[in-house]
Amino acid sequence: MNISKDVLDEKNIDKLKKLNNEYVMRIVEKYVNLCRPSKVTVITDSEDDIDYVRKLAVKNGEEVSLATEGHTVHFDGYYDQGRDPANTRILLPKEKKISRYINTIDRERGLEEILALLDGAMKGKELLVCFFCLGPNNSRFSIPALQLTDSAYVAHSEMLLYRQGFEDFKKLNGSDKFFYFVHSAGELDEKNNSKNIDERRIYIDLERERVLTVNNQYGGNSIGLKKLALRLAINKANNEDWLCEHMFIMGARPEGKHRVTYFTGAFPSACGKTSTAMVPGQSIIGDDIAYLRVGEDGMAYAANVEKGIFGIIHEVNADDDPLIYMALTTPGEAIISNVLVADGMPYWSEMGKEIPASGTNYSGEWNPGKKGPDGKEIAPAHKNARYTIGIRELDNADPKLDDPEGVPVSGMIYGGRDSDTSPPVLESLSWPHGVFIGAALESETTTATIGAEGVRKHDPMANLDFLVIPLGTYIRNHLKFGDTLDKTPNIFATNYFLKENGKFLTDKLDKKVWLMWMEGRVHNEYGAIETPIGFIPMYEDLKKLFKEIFNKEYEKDDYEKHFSIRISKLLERLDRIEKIYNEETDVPEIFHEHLEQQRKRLLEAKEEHKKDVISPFDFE
Ligand code: SPV
Ligand code: MN
Repeated sequence: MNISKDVLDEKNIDKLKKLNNEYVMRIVEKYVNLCRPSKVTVITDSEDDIDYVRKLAVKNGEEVSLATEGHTVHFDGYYDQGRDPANTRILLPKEKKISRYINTIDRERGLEEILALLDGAMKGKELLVCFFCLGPNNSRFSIPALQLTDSAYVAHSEMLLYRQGFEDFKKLNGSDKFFYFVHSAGELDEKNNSKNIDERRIYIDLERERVLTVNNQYGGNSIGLKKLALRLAINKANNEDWLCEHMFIMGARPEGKHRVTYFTGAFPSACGKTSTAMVPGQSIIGDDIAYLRVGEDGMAYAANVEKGIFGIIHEVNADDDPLIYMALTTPGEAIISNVLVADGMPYWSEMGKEIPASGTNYSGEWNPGKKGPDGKEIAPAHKNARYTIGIRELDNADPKLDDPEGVPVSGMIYGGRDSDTSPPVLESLSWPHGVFIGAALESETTTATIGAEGVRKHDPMANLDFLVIPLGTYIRNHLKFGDTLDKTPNIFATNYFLKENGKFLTDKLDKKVWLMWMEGRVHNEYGAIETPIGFIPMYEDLKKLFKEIFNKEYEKDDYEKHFSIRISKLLERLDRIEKIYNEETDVPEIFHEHLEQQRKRLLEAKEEHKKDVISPFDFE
């Protein structure tokens, strides 16, 4: 290999040679010579190598140890607190069609630009060459992934979030069937943050199944295996007839029933996704990305691409999220980012503890009232501050977390954030109607991406930011996937954010009741009321569930408020959705049929009941 021994020594070359893979060699050679790190370290699956990365992150100042054993804090730069869709672009070969929701750049021009930015980007730094497996080891679901990064924080995060894959690379037998990611945080400032944020670029090359990303540290931009691999995998799934979804996977375990029913769920960022995957008493497989394939028994099977959680810490507290709160406050391995730190303790909003009046956060030394360089008042912790933990650390880790077969999926949930339109839970009338519901998913925006908050955004299957294939094609793939199944999962929609006079109508913990209703529906244990938008629960069933689960009286009045069919609001939503899909090409006809039927049903109900807001009891 044409790399100086001072940079890549014998010991590290020997590790690479064990893989017997010329593609890996070529990639390492190419990017070492381009990025010019002063040192290259190859990380295998050994505990020594893993520990090396853990310690390096602290030694080089990217992470600082906290008072709780095994916990560290990492700060991203002031302007690097969320995903950056504006600078995330697909390198587009001429003639290729793609979703119009994702930015593109001519492939040659983009490559030229990003290779120039990577030129010398690792000067004086150590490059880590890491091997992971997207999905369980030894599984038909999984994809090997090579990560080159000059950030020990990124490598450390990936060790918590993904399975080690050095051994999987050996099994490749020299093939190039793997994804690869090159990341450089670029030049760093005195706080160890990426300095050249204006030159932050995340360029995705579907042709070569690689992503090049530079001048950033925030996980959603830097961690190759997370949202960068998601985009590559959506493309791969499209070519190979499986589904790659922005979905959690969890097992619902109703008390006393001795069974587990697996659900997947797609929710746009900050719509209750992690907390649904973590409903107390249930078990979790993953909270972010799922690969779905048809099983031999004709059911849909899902495997978690990850083995950890990169979750939002805002509002995590002992009452609402007991297991996560426990993981964040007791010894174990955790990286906590962009919170306030005082005396080695992390603080964030609504954690149930008083926040000290001084400390360090992502803006440096912090005091209440401090303003950022943009004149905005800085909260103690950023709203998109996160924690990174392994799922095995949690008491509710599902035993099938690493099962190479994945788990059979009985239900799929689409969850949006809307204050005035959808009921807390409903079930689709059929698989295609469910696909329609997923395709019509909307959410009021939050802080997980850089940009305005509180704007209603269309986010089909919560996957729009990552859709590298045309939307119509993506919807078609879902319909097709259903056609290949002998038994399709029941599809549900949730909305935990209904409001009246500015106040939430449902309690955060109520999602357990909605989940148990969905679980019971899968097993035909509850009836339902057919409404123009789908099946909704019957009052008596919810009343019983609220009593059993929370020993709470569920009043008729609450039920009516929760489950009324709000005709005008629903029609307005249909108009918005129709407008969007009318501008798409390749949308399957059946999608438009469902839209039209839904509109017709809403108008008929309005006519029949002579009301704009119709009580669920009127449909019984
Ligand atoms: C999300 O925003 O959907 C996340 C966090 O899961 S990020 O890694 O930033 O994508
Ligand atoms: Mn996500």
